[in-house]
Amino acid sequence: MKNLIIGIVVVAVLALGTFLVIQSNNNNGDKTSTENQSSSTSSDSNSTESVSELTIIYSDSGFSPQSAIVKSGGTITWVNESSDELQVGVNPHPSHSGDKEITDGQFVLSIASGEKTSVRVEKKGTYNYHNHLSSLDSGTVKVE
Ligand SMILES: [Cu+2]
Repeated sequence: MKNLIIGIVVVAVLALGTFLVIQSNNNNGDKTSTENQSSSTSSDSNSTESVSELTIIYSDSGFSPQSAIVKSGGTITWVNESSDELQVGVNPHPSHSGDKEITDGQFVLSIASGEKTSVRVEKKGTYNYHNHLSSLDSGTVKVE
């Protein structure tokens, strides 16, 4: 009897989950269908949607998304999924003389392999950055 109840609950949860996924896919499709068509080839590395919680993942193949937009007052979470230490620095390399809004005012934001760090951003602008230890890996964040 207990197993039957658990079985029914599991089926109900799965059905609800499937329903919610279909719902959210439909919503996204309606809102961004024209946008996705025009930039379908680069949609993996560029995000044109402004979000208040932006996650940028660094892996052995670089930053993703390479280009993204975060709202002023929001946060950027830098995730290091690469096998080495990540040191996020603003351009230009190696002086990092640009505005350090996205690196919490630091010369480099050091993140060990497997770790992550969140930075709150306020000041609007477009910030170009790179991995100080592998400066060909770069990206852009716009705060708006
Ligand atoms: Cu650098």
